Amino acid sequence: MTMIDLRSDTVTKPSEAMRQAMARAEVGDDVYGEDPTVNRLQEMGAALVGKAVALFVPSGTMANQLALRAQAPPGQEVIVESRCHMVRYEQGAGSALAGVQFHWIVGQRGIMAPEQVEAAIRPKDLHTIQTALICVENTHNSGGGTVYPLATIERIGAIARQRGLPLHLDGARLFNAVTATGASATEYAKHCTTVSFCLSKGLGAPAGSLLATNDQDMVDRLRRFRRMYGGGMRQAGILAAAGIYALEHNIARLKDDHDHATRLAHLLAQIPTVTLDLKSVETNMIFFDVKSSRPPADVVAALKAEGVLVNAVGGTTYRAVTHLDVSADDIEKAGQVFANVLAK
Ligand code: TLP
Repeated sequence: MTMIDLRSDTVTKPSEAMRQAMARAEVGDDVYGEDPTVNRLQEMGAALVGKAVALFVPSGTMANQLALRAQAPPGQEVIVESRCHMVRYEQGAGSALAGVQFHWIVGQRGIMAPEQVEAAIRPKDLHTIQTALICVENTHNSGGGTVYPLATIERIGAIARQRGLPLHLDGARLFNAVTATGASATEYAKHCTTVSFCLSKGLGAPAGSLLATNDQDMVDRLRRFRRMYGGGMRQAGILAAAGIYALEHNIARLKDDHDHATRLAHLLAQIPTVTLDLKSVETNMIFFDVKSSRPPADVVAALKAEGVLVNAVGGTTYRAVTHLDVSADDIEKAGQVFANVLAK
């Protein structure tokens, strides 16, 4: 049975054409800065988000962690949304490796209001912990694949600038936000001191993220921290070639993933045991609730037995994510499986 894998957009496999590009890649030792393919990917990535420099790193987690480590001194505070990836899924690296304290704001489906951010900035007095950095996640994964309106990031950026604070954008799925809003990646990134985006999610590369900035002084520190964190790769051009292929071929097609998510949400919403607000589906993620006497692990197993993989993400909530290895036909088939299994 071929599985329809909706657990994440991280599960994509490199296409034949991407593999060809990887096999042909010219390589060198990137710790010496001598891998021509990595250098080309970094230039392309920087240009896409309108920044001077971008660094290729193995994962989205490392990109976030380098941004934290380079911009927030240990013992200081980082303003984040309560369910962001850095808080929920990075194994406590912000505290374990960067030594920072997170100041959580509860956003609306992951989106922080500028007023909330402003109110969370600590006063500059001797007793109070100091705010070092603000982070936003766009799209916001646990919020539902939700999109920051450009105007909101603009206002958070203006507050950060006024208060002399850097702003990091975890743009693991920045191009999904770009696809949904029509605003460019550069327009989003221009309000941020650092911006990361992943090549290995909806863009379909096997690994890798880029971390970009205009701050030349920070780049040297980012390179050193990348090495400290074990992200100094050698002939990484083989991976970078996949990233270049992804940027050239797989951004424009993200709209298909969004259309597929909308269609699947529509099919799910018709199932009597499912609760799903259709308006909540903004990009390629669908979060839905299932009323069932079975525990979530059993529901997941029953779906798997019929050929559909999803993640249970806490309580009665499940997440399905569309991506380039899921076709329109797969969506119809998955809809049928959900209807059969969840009706029971
Ligand atoms: N998200 C993964 C899991 O780790 C939860 C997923 O399946 O959605 N930022 C955001 C917003 C992310 O969603 C992710 C991955 C990352 C960073 C980290 O990327 P990787 O997995 O490359 O370290």
